[in-house]
Amino acid sequence: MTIPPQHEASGRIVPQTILDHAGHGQPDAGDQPQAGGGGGATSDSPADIPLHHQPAADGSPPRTGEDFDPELIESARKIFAGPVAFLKSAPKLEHLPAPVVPEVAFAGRSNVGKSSLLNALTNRNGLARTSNTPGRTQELNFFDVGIPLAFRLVDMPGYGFAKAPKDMVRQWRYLVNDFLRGRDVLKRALVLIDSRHGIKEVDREILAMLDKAAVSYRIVLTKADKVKATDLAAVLAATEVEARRRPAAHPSIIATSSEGGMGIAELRAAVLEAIG
Ligand SMILES: Nc1nc2c(ncn2[C@@H]2O[C@H](COP(=O)(O)OP(=O)(O)O)[C@@H](O)[C@H]2O)c(=O)[nH]1
Ligand SMILES: [Mg+2]
Repeated sequence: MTIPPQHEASGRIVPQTILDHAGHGQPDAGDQPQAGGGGGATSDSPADIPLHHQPAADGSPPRTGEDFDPELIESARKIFAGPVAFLKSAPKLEHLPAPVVPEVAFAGRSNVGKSSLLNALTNRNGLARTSNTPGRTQELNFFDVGIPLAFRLVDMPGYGFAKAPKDMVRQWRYLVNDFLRGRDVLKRALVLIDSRHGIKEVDREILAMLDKAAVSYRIVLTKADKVKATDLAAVLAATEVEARRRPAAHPSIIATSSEGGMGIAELRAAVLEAIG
C-alpha cells in the first residue's frame, strides 16, 4: 500500500519472439519434495511465519524481499482462508468474464510452479491443476475469491514450453497480449521465476510485454526450498536489481516455496495490496 505501481505507458509494441524458445518446460527431474532437504526452508517451515523470521539452514538470515504490515498479512490470510472457487476458463477473449472486480494475474514459464503456488495461496490442493505435462493449458483460468466476490485470480497459460506448434504460440501471444492490454480491472501481474534459474530471456519477453502494456507487475521467486539460503539471497538481490530497471515492475521481490510455505503469507498480502 505504500509503494505505488510504476506505470509508464509508452507505446504498445508486441514482442514477436515470446514462446519461440525451445528447451524450457521439461519437468525437472528433482521436482518432488526431497527428504532431508537441499537447504533453505523445508516442509518444517511454519507456513504462516514470515520468511525473515525463519531460521535458514545455514544460519544466515533469509528474507522475502519485503516486510508487509502485519495487519495486511492477517487480512490477507483471512480472505484466502475464505471461499475461493474456480469460475471459468477463457480460451478466447470473448469468453472473459465481465470485468466486475479487481484481478491479479499469475504468469510464468511452464513448470515454474504456478499451479502449486495458486494452491498454496488458497490452501486448496486441487484448485489449480498441478501437472508435469507443461504447455497443455492455453486458457486464462479465473478464480473467484470471497463471498461477496472481492477479487479474482487469473491463471495465465504458461510460456516457454518446448514443442509448441507455431499456431499455438501465435494464439498464446494474441490471447495474453490482448488480455494484458485491454483488461482495465487487471491490477497487477505476478511473474513467477524459478529460484534456481533467475530471470531468463524467455521471461524477459513477458516482462517487456508487461512494461509495454503498462501493467504493474511483481516478480515472485518460486521453489525457494530447492536452493541454499545463500544462493537464494544472491538470486533475490540480482532479480531486484533487474526489477528496479524495469518501468512497470514493483521493486521488491518475494521468494516463495509452495512446498514449505515460505513467503506464502507475504504473497497473499501482496495480492491484497495490489487490489487495493
Ligand atoms: N520443491 C518444490 N517443488 C515445487 C514447488 N512448486 C512446484 N513444484 C514442483 O514443480 C513441478 C511443476 O509445478 P506446477 O505447479 O505444475 O508448475 P506450472 O506448470 O507452473 O503450473 C511439479 O512437479 C511441482 O511439484 C516448490 O515450491 N518446491
Ligand atoms: Mg500449471
